[in-house]
Amino acid sequence: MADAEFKNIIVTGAAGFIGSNFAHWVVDNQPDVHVTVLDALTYAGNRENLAGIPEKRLTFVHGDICDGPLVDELFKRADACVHFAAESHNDNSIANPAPFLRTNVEGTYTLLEAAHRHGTRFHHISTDEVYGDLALDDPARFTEETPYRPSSPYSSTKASSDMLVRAWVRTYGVKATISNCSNNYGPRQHIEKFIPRQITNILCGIRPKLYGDGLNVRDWIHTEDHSSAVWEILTRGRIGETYLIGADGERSNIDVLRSILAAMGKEPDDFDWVRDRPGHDRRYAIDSTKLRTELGWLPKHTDFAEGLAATIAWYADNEAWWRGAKEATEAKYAAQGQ
Ligand code: NAD
Ligand code: TDX
Repeated sequence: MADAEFKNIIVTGAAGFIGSNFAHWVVDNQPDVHVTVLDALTYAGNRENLAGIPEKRLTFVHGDICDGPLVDELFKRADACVHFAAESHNDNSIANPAPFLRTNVEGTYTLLEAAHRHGTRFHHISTDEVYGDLALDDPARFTEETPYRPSSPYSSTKASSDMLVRAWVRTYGVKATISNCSNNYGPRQHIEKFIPRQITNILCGIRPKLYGDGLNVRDWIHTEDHSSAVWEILTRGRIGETYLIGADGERSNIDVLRSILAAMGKEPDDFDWVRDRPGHDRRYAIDSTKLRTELGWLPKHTDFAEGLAATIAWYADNEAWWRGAKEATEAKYAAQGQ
């Protein structure tokens, strides 16, 4: 079964944060699998993220998931596609939604059409944000049955792409699965995102920036645990099913920020309060019982303080990786009052 079934997989968006971590995970853990990366190298993509992967295990294609003929050519030679490519940042989607509609909706449509034509196994990477948010005092967590209620332009395009996958499964019999994961952290995350932004701010002598009242809750998972869960679903998941991925990591933003400050030798109030995100989701929380009971998956990185310390060390050791993007990223935030 399973692992031996896929010899050549396309991984879209693998020059980005989670996709590159997945590509490394596959190369390290599945010796018989060849990875073909399709990535447009937007501001969020970096070819360096795939450094260290032996050439014979990886083919890198610089291209757009909306490019139908290119996608068709790649699908002719692949057994499966794991689809990470997306515009992924909520704040960017609020400032300019257009690229989100194109990549997240039209791009997913283009891949689904190719999966249909070639009978290719397809796994779609989505987010818990499609379910909207929960109140801080609500004991509930998201499950596979929670109704869709996205809040931002980003999450509404991810919800749209999930709906396309479901429709292509039901109408055309495409062999697809979907996973909706919570907030990832770990190495190679773009410095526009919360955790790396604050770490690199401190490294640069800039005060960290906290939105609103700082009480919003995110459910953190280490990106390596996301990778192992995706592999389980790709190889053993039931076609047409959705699986939620989470590691019981609920934490308020202010708690996460204070953990970063403490780990980097700063005082608990060494940060600035800034303008809140419009429509800011209050709380995300994942119930991953289905994934754990059906596929036996368990996260390995259960010590958040340890994972955070390793992430801080990675940014401290890899300044050349992020330094070039820092000024422009902060200038964009400053223009938004954030
Ligand atoms: P990212 O922004 O770091 O990387 C996105 C990658 O996609 C980049 O390499 C970029 O160049 C590529 N890309 C963008 N548009 C493209 C296009 N038109 N054609 C080809 N490539 C294109 O994103 P990420 O944080 O790694 O997220 C990856 C996926 O995981 C996304 O689908 C996102 O919705 C989902 N997700 C993310 C999180 C999280 O915490 N970051 C949580 C749950 C789900
Ligand atoms: O400087 C900041 N200060 C701050 O308080 C930034 C950048 C963020 N925040 C807050 C907003 C959120 O409550 O931190 C929280 C996390 O923010 P992001 O890193 O932007 O993540 P989020 O909006 O929760 O979305 C992430 O998880 C789900 C990913 O970016 C999405 O791609 C994924 O779908």
